[in-house]
Formats: sequence, C-alpha cells, structure tokens
Amino acid sequence: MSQTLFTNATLATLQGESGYGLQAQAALLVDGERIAWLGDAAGAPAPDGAEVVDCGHRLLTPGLVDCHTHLVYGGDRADEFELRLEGASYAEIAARGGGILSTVAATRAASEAQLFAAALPRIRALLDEGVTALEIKSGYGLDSDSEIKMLRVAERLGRELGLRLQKTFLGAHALPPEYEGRADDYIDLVCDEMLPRARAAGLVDAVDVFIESIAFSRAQGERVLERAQQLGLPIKAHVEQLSDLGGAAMAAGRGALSVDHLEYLAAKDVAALAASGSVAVLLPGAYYVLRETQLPPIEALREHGVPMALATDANPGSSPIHSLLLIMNLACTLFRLTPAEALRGVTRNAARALGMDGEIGSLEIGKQADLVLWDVDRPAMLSYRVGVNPCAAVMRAGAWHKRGVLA
Ligand code: DI6
Ligand code: FE
Repeated sequence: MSQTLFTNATLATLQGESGYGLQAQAALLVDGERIAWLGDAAGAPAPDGAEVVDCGHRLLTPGLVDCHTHLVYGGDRADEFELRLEGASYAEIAARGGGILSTVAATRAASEAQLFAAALPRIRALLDEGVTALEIKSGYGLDSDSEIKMLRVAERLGRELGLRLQKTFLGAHALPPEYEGRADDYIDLVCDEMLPRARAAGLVDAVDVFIESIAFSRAQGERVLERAQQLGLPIKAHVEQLSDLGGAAMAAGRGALSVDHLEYLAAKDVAALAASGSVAVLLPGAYYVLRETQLPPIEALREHGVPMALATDANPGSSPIHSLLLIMNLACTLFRLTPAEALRGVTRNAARALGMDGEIGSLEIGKQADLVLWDVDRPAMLSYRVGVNPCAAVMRAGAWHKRGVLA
C-alpha cells in the first residue's frame, strides 16, 4: 500500500467544535486510503518508501464537500435570466410554467448520455477547486423513468470520476404539468411508485422535498419524508426559501440530516433545529442570484449552536454557480459568516449534512485521505478572494487527482 508523507504543512484540521483547528509546522501521513498520522512535523514518522511531499508552509485542508447540488439537468435558463432582468420574479416565471418546469421539459427530452455530457464540465469545475465529495439531486424528471434516468447519470458520474457521491431523490421538487391541480395525486405517485422504484434500482441514498408556496405544502412534504423513512432512507428538505411554511421544524423533528435554504426560518424554530441535530445548509448562491433580501437567522443559528454548512445549490435557475470558493466568499460577504465558519461549512458540517462525517470532512487519524493542498498560507485566503483558484493539489482516498505545484 502506498504511503505519502506531507511535511512542512499548515493544517486546517477542522477538529474541535469551532475554528480551523490550525496546526503550523505540521506533517500528515497517508497510508493507503486513510490518514494514518498527523501532528508536529518534528515528530513525524518516516516510513521507508513513503513519498515525501514538502508543502512549503502551504495550507492543507480536508477535501471540500458540496452537500446540495442539482448538477444533472437538460438545457439551461439563460433566457429566464434575461426575463428576470426585465423585471419578472422567480415566482412569476414559475407560475407561467417556466422556471423549474422548463428544465423538466429539457431533462425529459435528453438522453442519459446527453445529461452525462452536460453535467461533466459542471462537476469538473467543482473538482478543480478541491471538491472531493458531493451530493446530486434528481427532481427535473418528475416521472419514474426520468427521475431514474437522472439518478443513473449521477451514479455514473460518481463511479467514473471516483467520487464519494450521495444520490438524493427529489421527486417532490415541483408539480409536473400533467398533474396540474392534483398535487395530492402526484404525492401519491411519488410515495407509491416513483420513490420505491428508484430505491429498488439502488439509486437512492437520501430523500429531499421542496416545501414552498410554489411547490408542496408542509403536509405533502411530510408524507414523502414519512415514506422515505419507512423505506429506511435518510431525509432532508428544502424549506423556508421564499416563505415560512414551518417545514424546517417538521423535517428536523423527524431527524432530517439537513434542512436547506432557511432565509425565512422563524426565530422560534431555531431552538427546534438545535435540539434535532439537523445541519442548517445555507445556500448564499441562490440568495445572491434571486436578489433575496431576507437573511437567514444566522446569529440565532450561531447562538443555538446549530451546525451550519454551505453548498453551491448548483442548478440552472436560482444558482448557476459551480464554485464552492465563491460560495464561501458570498457566505462571508452576504451572510456575515466568519472565514472559519465558511471553511467548516464546506468541510466538516457539509460532511455531516451528508451523514458522512465519520469518514470525511476533517483531518483526523482513520478518516479517508481526501486532502487539498492550497497555494496559500492562511485559511482566510480561501474566502477572501474571488476569481483566483489556489487549489494546488488534490488527493482523494489516498490517490492523486491533481498535482499542480507539486508536479
Ligand atoms: N430551490 C432552489 O433554489 C432550486 N430548487 C429548489 O427547490 C431551484 C431549482 C430551479 O430553479 O431549477
Ligand atoms: Fe436546491
């Protein structure tokens, strides 16, 4: 088994409950797929045959985790972007059959090969900035075959790129046109046919729902989550993005891995989140693109100790963003997260939002060796700049995927 010793590194371990878990003049040993040792460089083991990498005081962090994406879809929504600039709102466009539904039409029409080819450059953009694990949702198919098609594409992306990937079934993302006026019937279809079929095909790692005025009610969302739990699947939910329907407290009360968006989360529900252990996944990209002005209750989340994660929400409508570094900057600039909270949000807490924190998300002995070496000397540099990619080298499960400055 191959061994790699990183020496002369500045580690952001993300150990502990807050901060970076910084260790200067440190070393880290990878043995096979795992982290075998880390600590003061002076005391580092020097196994025979290990490749030694002198990091030159650069920053070494866990691989980044993008815990909420809609990366697989057909078409694009550049035209809608123009319409919004002419004054139409996201909700108006959705009500006219545009928005999510235009992506549904394009996704249904696309072949698996076309969806795969379209998703590849998007996912590559993420990987190029140090993402080593991610989540991909369905939700633009809205019938059994098309949802399964999307999930198969996600599965193939993970397999061919050698990524740790969570496939999330989001059949209840929007009401398909053929069910207009019959939302409860569609929820029956999701619960009785779509979800069980996708699961039987081995394509579902978690289940999500969109609880919102332009999507499904809290009661409808809860039916889907209940069914998911009957099938033994972890749950999560899009909640309180455009209005407060009380979805976060409901989903958290059922033990959701995460509740996502949260701009309209009521102060009274923050305590419920804290008690549940669900991760609050913040999506500042959608907030930015939609020019939202209602801020999520960051201070209350912080005070109650609710773990906050960040994700791209990469999707063709509300967040055509494929840069987790930009998301970190937006979270600091728009949501006033600290750079330490931002880094924790795309590593440790994002891993927790996927239920994978036992394996990835921090630099700890025994965890999978998903590592990024950055061409910077301090972690705040990652959130501070926009448009420079300092990702110098990436290791996933002990194997090199990018060598940059080390080539
Ligand atoms: N909230 C979002 O921000 C995305 N989905 C969701 O439930 C938007 C999806 C889209 O506009 O295509
Ligand atoms: Fe989303």
